Amino acid sequence: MSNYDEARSVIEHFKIDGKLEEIKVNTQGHINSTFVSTFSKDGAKTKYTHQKINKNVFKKPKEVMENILAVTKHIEAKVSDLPDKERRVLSVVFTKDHKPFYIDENDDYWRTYVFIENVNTYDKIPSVSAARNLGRGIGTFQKQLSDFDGSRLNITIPHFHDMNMRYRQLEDAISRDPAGRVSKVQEELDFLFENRERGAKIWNAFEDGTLPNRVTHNDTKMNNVLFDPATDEAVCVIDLDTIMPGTILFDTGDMIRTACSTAEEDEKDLSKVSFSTEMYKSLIGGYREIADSFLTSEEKDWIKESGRTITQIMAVRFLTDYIAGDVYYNIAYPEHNIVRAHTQIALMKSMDAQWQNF
Ligand code: ADP
Ligand code: GN1
Ligand code: MG
Repeated sequence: MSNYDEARSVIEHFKIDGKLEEIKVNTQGHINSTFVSTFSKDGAKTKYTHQKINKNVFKKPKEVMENILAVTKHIEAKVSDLPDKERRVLSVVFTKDHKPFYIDENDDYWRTYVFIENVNTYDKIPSVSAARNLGRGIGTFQKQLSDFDGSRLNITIPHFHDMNMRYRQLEDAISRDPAGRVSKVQEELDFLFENRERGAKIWNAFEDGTLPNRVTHNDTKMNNVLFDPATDEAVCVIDLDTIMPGTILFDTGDMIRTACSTAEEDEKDLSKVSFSTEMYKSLIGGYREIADSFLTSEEKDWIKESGRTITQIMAVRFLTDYIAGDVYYNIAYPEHNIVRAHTQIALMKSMDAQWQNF
């Protein structure tokens, strides 16, 4: 059965009123299989997002859903007075037997969210004002969770942003070289190994307690944030699968990586890939309007470096997956992971070339 047919048969297990009109595939994410359905009832249409959780990546999907339910409940209370509160937080739809997921015959976990309508997502930042709004949106998300007890959260992917572990995984892939690709990427490996020590600094400062342990989203790339098309305000942070305890610099870092690049993450023409200091200033300006009220001075000091660090960890992870034979990320064509690694390396080099100017 194709994923599409699977989605069709799974959807009926959720508590949704009305008649199923259509199902579309959404290929924006690299991890889960995502579908958007439209239901009609009494002339009104409602959309839902259905996702098959990637069990290769998330070994304990039940724990992922426990985290999401706890965090969305917390945010719901924070936005309850806003007129558009249903757009401000993901809302889980339960199954007919009152579970937050449906387990199919292959032991795959499926979940459903109310689709947040009338929003934009961007793979590339469209304007400096959107950058400012993204910064404000991530700052607001962190603030909403600043009084959430992180010890309640399950660790869904241990050591997710541990640079030391990511380099060990790269070394392991190199030594196995299952797809015979190592000889093709020597230059990329040289660059990344030269940067190994610097890249581990934030993780090490987190581990030794210099950086506070807070609730961290861990995947704040731009297309995990929904924008209002009328005001361009960042209204909702989605993709809560990796919410875990961590340093919030992981989140500042991923928003910098994605919002300050002049190209998409998988741009093949590297002459189009550079780091925009103009976007950076706007993004961090917006972020700090909100976040300065709770950031420590150590956190503030590491913001700039966090963008470089998270870009580096993505370069390491994409290159590892390329060498390992494309076993982790969804890819659209065979060279997709090396293309992604190249853009990350180009972005790091562009940051370095302008380091004194931002
Ligand atoms: P992945 O983990 O694979 O990245 P996401 O949860 O980020 O999956 O979902 C993939 C894409 O689906 C998002 O980038 C966004 O465009 C869209 N999406 C997911 N959930 C919703 C939602 N509730 N409302 C609107 N769009 C959504
Ligand atoms: C994945 O799920 P998605 O596409 O939002 C990945 C992130 C990477 C990102 C790179 C669980 O995010 O860590 O930063 O791809 N998610 C997981 O685009 O590994
Ligand atoms: Mg996503």
